[in-house]
Amino acid sequence: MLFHPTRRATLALFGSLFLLAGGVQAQAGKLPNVRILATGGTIAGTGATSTTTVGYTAATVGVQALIQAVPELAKVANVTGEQVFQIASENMGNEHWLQLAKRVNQLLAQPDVDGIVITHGTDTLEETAYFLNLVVKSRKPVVLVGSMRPSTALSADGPINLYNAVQLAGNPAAAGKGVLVAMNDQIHTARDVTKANTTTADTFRAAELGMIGYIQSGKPYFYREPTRKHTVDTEFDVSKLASLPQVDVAYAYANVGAVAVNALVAAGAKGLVHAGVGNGSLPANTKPALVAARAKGVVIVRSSRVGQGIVARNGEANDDQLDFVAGDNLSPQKARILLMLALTKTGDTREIQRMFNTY
Ligand code: DAS
Repeated sequence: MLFHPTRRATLALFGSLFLLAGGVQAQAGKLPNVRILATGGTIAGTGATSTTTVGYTAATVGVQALIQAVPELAKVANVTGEQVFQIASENMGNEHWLQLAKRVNQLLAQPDVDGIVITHGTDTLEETAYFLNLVVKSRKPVVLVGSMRPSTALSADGPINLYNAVQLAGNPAAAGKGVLVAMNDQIHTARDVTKANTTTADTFRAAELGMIGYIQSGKPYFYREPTRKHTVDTEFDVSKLASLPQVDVAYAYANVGAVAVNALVAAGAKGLVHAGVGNGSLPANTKPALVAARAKGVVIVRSSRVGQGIVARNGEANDDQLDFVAGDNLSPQKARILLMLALTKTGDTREIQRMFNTY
């Protein structure tokens, strides 16, 4: 059962109000063609009861059921759906990203597709969004959306998030802003958004740099533009790639040693992001292992576990002397994505530093 019975009645009431509004809008002009690519997650999740908001099963509801659960979509866009994967997003991998990116680019090249919505688990939604932000070759809107409560829950946030995402993906005002994330009536850029709370509906935030706009009654309101290059302006092309270079993250903390770094290098990492403490500081027990990795040709990016702020080149470490790359303000998990794509183009650390200063 997708909705609790009393929820159906409430939805029917609100639904009719939406249909009325949507109907007026629909008569105003041609509806946009929006394709929904479903990958799984909580938005496709089900729980045992309407009050089960943790301990539910993610990735169980198919894309057609998601669309049918929001009849208001038909009044704001010509929506079609495609089930690309059906996974909880903690299991998202490089091979999923390559498949998804190629499908997105194929669809956006079609004149009959005006925008794309990707339904996705929230755990790695920010990573998939940033990867696509660097490899989608179109200015058309691509909007990622998820939910923090399963579809069966009291006040499930999936339906309204999906409605907002479809409205955004069909709106020309969302074009040219890079890949966007629409959650909780807010619009975020792929580069700056992060999941900031384990369970609450307002979890997606860009703490210091802020969201890019709001969605109110299905209408987007933008207040800023991204400053870093994205989509059609990047140098990355995955169309002919069958795999991505192995890049991992080593996390720093009090008492850390060199075990993780050495193990990741031994396992074949071509790049390593060091999630340092503070301003990307290198603990004395870890630094020799990073230097040795660099000597073997592994590209090292200095990032920080802190979550906000810039890891400045030659700040807490002499990057020029170490031949390391400074990760700017990207989180370690997003620095990993940019380093992976950089390594598909070059191993030159000066070129890679340029990329970290650009994207
Ligand atoms: N496990 C989580 C995921 O798929 C559920 C969710 O929040 O979407 O990311």
